[in-house]
Amino acid sequence: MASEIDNSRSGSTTNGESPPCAPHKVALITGITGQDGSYLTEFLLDKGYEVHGLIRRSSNFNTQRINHIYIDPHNAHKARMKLHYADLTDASSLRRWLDTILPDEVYNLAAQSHVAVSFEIPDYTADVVATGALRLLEAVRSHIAATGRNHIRYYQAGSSEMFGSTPPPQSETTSFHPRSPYAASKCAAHWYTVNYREAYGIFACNGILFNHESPRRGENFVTRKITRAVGRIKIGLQSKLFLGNLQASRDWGFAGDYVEAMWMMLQQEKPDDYVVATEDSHTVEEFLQVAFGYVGLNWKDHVVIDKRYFRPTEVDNLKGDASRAKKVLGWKPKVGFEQLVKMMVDEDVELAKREKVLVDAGYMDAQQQP
Ligand code: NDP
Ligand code: GDR
Repeated sequence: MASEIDNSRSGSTTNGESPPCAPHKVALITGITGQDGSYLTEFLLDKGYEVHGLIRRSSNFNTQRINHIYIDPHNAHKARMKLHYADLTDASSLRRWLDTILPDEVYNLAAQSHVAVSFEIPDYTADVVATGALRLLEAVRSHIAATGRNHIRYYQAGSSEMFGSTPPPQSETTSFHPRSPYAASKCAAHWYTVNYREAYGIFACNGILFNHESPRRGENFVTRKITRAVGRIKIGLQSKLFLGNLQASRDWGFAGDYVEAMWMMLQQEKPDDYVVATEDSHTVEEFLQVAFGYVGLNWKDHVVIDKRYFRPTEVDNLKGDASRAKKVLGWKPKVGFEQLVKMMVDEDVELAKREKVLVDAGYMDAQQQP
């Protein structure tokens, strides 16, 4: 990644494979450096979009998930993905980039997305997840009012966590009962989005996505924490895995499938809200069984329960009813539970092998994870 990111105006760049004057849509993605942002960027670039991502300043580069599609701005004529500094806590930056980029579609994926961490930093979580969404919606509204660009479409990354303690199956008509500052903030963002749709006629959709995972999942979410440990235990770099509640049940899908549903929502005639889920739910313990079993290990030999990973209030059972997305969008998941677990384990075994080379050469401590 280059030391500075490109801040040039849009509209002048096309990929080398596209004809110079080919019409293309322009997308703006917040949270582009996250798991979903990276898959959505790949998906939209494949569809011929010009993609602009807002990234926040950090003391280390935070673009690992998109480095493989980044083109140095000095070769800007080739680049169809551009990155700009902004933050959901900074309203002026949001409006400025909307006015500069002139997007057709805005995907609001940015969030402090860790449920347990939201109990530690509730105020910040609300500022980014709830008020951040409001800031972006307001920026879109005022941008439309100033420019007349009312064809702009907005996607809000909603979450199954909003259902919280309401029993499954959960659909668009199921009531919310959030169980964390994160979930309560996502509920606020959900209703801000509905309100801006109703009040100002903005084409705004809430995707209510159930858990979705991938080899790019953050390493402190339970699925990736498990598959990283499986890889490292298999290769001999680790022996124990400390976890919390193993009885929670989640409807886990593949992130690559879910970003397609986000895009589909914005291609409809009318804006609406959609649950996106596999309609299949498994406990954390079942995830452990499949992940460890796949490489010939018994999870019971390695997992240690640590109270610190229990949450003050837990979400026990999530299982989506995605009938509306199936019927209206024609969306369905392609990757099932076992395939997902195996995909993640395969990647993390390979990653652990690479770590082992560094450990054996004395470049890395076995405890340390790059
Ligand atoms: P990640 O945690 O992987 O990514 C979050 C992104 O938000 C990162 O790019 C992060 O930047 C960015 N971000 C965090 N704070 C700010 C801020 N203040 N201003 C600007 N950007 C910020 O999340 P996922 O990709 O997994 O999820 C995407 C969205 O979907 C999130 O809103 C999440 O809450 C929601 N969601 C996720 C589900 C899932 O199972 N993955 C399910 C349902 C909803 P940085 O890289 O610098 O940290
Ligand atoms: P979740 O995902 O809270 O569902 O939110 P996470 O993987 O963090 O937890 C899932 C379940 O596993 C239990 N658990 C542990 N969780 C973590 N992180 N670490 C542990 O050691 C551990 N042990 C057990 C948890 O208690 C929980 O029940 C994810 C995020 O991506 C949100 O942003 C998103 O909105 C929801 O999914 C849908």
